[in-house]
Amino acid sequence: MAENGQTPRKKSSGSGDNGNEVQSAERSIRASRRQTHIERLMTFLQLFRRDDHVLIVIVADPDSMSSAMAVKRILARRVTEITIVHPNQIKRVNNLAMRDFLKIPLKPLRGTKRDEYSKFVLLDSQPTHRPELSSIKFDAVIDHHPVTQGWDAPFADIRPEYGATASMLTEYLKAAKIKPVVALATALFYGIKVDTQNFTKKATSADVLCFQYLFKRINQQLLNKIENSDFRKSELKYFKLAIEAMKTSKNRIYCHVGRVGNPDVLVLLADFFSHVYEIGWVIVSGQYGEKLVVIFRSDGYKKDAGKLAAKVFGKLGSAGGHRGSARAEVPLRNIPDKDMSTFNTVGLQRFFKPHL
Ligand SMILES: [Mn+2]
Repeated sequence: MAENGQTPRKKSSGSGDNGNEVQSAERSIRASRRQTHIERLMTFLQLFRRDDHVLIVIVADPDSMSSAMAVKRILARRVTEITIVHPNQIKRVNNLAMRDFLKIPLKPLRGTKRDEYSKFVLLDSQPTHRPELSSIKFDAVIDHHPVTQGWDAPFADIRPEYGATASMLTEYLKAAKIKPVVALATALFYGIKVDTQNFTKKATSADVLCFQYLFKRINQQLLNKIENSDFRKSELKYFKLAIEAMKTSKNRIYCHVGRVGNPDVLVLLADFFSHVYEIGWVIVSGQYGEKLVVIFRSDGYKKDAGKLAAKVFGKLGSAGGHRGSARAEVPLRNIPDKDMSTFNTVGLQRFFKPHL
């Protein structure tokens, strides 16, 4: 096990030369699977030396950000420096709130000088998930997504049955006998909550145990603030517009808000209207760039938003979704009354006349 840290790195650079060998993290994953929490922690820690500069790479979301905080905590004082970077742009306001309220030091991956780092750790993702990741030779990968082929790492702990990487890292913390401080506990708790969608999605009893363990250490007000931070002050104007523009017909709300700077605001509006008791269908549209974006919400009871979206907009653009929620994007050139300056909620309703 102690050698685990070095050999595969040589092997994979060799495989790059002959090109035939399929890279596979299988051996590392199997080795990690056989270990206890403490053995796994020890194997992980053996990868690092005092003079290491560690680059933690994450595709930033609540699960990965909290996992990065945990690894930073575990490696603190064991290495010289730890930097957390992400290739994606963080757009969700809740995620920005999490970063800011919990003071998570994040930097963009772009512009990072790789030669300033001696160790590379990937969390909540695998190198094959994004091209920016596949170009990095990772020393350790810890993740809960299904195992993919075409990459290798000396240390690979992949547990697809877990609901969140944050649960895996909570186990590492426990094994290291580190009691997480409020910010770290709150982050991991939120990470598990988001990835399991409040335990309505795939999760193991290990996730539940970690959730219970962290619960005692979180700050509920901090968590509420992060969870409630759905939109910006600058987006409030769309709610005013939407209330003024909406039209109801039977149990349906239709609403076209005109041009939007970010189509995500349409999702917020649709979710907002779906809270109305008498309403079973919500259809919100807006113009974003050269497209009409339409967001559907249904209570899912004898209704299928995905089917309706495909029926109404399938021939005009892309459309699809699930029973409860769906989305359509239609290039403006495919819209019959092409003059978008006069397009309004009545124009939106007209699309549905033949179908509802
Ligand atoms: Mn995750």
